[in-house]
Amino acid sequence: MSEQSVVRFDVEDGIGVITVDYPPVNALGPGVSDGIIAALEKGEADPNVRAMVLMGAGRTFIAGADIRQFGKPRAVPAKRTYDVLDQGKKPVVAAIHGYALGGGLENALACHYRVAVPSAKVGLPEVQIGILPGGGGTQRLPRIVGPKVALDMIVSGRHVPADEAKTRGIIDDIIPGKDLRKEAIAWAKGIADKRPLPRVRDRSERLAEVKTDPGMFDTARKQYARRMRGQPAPEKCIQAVEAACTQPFDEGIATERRLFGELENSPEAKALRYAFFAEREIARIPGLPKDLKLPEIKTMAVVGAGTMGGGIAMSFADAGMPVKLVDASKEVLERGIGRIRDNYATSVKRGSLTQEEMDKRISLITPVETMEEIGDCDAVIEAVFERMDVKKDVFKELDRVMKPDALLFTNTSALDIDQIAAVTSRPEKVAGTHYFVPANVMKLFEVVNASKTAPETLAAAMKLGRDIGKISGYAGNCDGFAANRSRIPFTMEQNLMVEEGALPHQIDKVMEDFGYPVGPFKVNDMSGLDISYDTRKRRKAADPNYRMLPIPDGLVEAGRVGLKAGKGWYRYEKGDRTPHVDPEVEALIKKVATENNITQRSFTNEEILHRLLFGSINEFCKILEEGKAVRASDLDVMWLHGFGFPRYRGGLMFWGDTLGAREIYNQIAAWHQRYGARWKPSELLRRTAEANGKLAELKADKLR
Ligand code: 3H9
Repeated sequence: MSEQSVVRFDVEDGIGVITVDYPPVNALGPGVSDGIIAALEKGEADPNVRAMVLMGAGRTFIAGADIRQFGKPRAVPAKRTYDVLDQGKKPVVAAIHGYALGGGLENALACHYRVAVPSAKVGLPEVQIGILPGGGGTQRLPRIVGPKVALDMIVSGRHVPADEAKTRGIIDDIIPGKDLRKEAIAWAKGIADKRPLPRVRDRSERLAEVKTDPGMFDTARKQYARRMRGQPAPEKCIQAVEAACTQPFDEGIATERRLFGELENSPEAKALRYAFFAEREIARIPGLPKDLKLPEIKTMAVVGAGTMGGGIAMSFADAGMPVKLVDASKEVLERGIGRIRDNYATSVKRGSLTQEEMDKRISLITPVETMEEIGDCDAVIEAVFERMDVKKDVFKELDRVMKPDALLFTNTSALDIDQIAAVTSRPEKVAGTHYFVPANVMKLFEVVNASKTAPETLAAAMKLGRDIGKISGYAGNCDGFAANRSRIPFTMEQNLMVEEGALPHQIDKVMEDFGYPVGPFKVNDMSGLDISYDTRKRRKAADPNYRMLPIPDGLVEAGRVGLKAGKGWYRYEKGDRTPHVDPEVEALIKKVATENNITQRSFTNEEILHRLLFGSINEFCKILEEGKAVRASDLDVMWLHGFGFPRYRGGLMFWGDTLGAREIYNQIAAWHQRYGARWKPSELLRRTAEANGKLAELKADKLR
């Protein structure tokens, strides 16, 4: 694309207007910065130009540097826009709508003035992709808002709304934004003759804050200690802001540039960039016609007011969508509504929700006792007890009461959706919408395509998830669908390794060191060991060959059902959630191993990590082979948002590539010899290993 086409310059009423036009988000892609510089120079040289406006075409100002260019060889630019702006003799006003993020805000900060429309958001989110603001943001922002607020903005990467940005002095004025160009020109005319030009680099008064609070940097280190685990970027963000307070501007800029260079190609930055694009790619389902006419979903119903149904209802109310919650039992319904109220009240107490917002959300949830009352909703999600006969009865009822064009979704996590759809007269309008617990918090929204689901229904379900702020991911109809199915080997190996001699706290530590917020056994204790025990018993009743897990079974049978009982894999003091290693558990493990003739041995940390993760990589490949997921990176996103996989490792398949498909295949083949069928390598994995291919780039040939 030529420079002319990505940046336009024209003069109106004595004001030079620089318009960045690089869809979709005006990132600073090839030619954009050079185009801005050329336009600034033109404006400086034109005697008819008194002042200039920098703005974006389309839906946003500038979303930052072009993330796709990071990690690729780039020429060092002869000039940087920031320096050209600093050296300019004519005032430049940044007129912000949509987002001014990263390099976008940094350019705006180098302008002399900033105005924004009320809905605009500004921020320096670089830390979220493992880097730091490298266009002077760490030096200019503290000069405006003070180092303490700058630390908060830069280390968290949060988006700051226009009204807060105005209060903090980041923007000078809020303009209505009905006609951004016209209003910005008028604003620029108002300041065109003012001198001296205000340059952020010349300001230092806010930096003095550090003298009254010299401990602020260590406080930030402590505050962000959890987030910083395993990641270099937050620490370097802090160092850069520290440099703003201790070094002259140009030296500070040099420090920022050095720190930026140290981060750009770090493994964490590469992984976070991968996650950023994978999260956008997951929305695309190949083969869906582009011009599909989607049924509109404006009103929702949820069947079943248990914990899951209540959480699902909240997910709609949180997004401002009206939802009817139906349960045949008045008592269950009242309890469900009470639980929703309690959940919201906790958020109000914590300060993350206002009372007014809580009241608004509650008012969007209408409890009803009969199915007839939900008949006019555009779509319904069933969240009743996980048993096929119960689900079939509900779907027969839904088919009868719901208007003919309503979509019928099931939140089953394991049952065959084809069988559920078959009891209705509209199987093409049936799909799975699988939430993760807690439904109102977890971002993953797995959309299950049954064999008769129409493309419109599938696409509408995917969109529904995105509309309520979740990440929708495609899965085919198979046992466990994509996400849970890929996780089964992890859970299995977790338990089998304990039989073989690894201790729960050792396994937890390995996974926490790897980056999981909490180890898997602690998670089991939090969610309760009894639920999976009951599932195992049901499976065993249905299939005599099903293998029970004697250690967790033994724990449950001894009353050790987890945190709620004060004991599970760990021991807990009354009223305290801290897990303590319990010799009783170790004794039980030894006893079970002896009874089952299992020889115990010691495990290295690496063996534990590989045993837990390689089985799921193998399963990922099998899922793709069977066409039950679109691409490996979708599964990576599912693990990030469904199971707490550490984001700075990109995703399971991305991490696998850091070891190489060949190493993983060889190990799996060896375990297949040693442990038998559960480690049978996938054909796709074998082929990928032989071809030295990338796991994260694998795709299904065909969706089934
Ligand atoms: C930086 O600035 C470094 C500097 O300090 C200076 C260094 C010297 N680059 O998210 P969406 C694509 S680092 C390339 O679906 P939304 C995105 O992939 C950068 N592409 O829209 C997608 O493409 P596709 C700091 C980008 O409305 C399409 O645009 N800035 C970039 O939900 C639409 O995106 C950030 O980290 C980019 N910077 O959300 C901001 N941004 O259609 C990153 C987006 O092919 N961006 N794309 O899938 C965002 O947070 C969101 O995109 C935004 C819009 C909030 C702007």
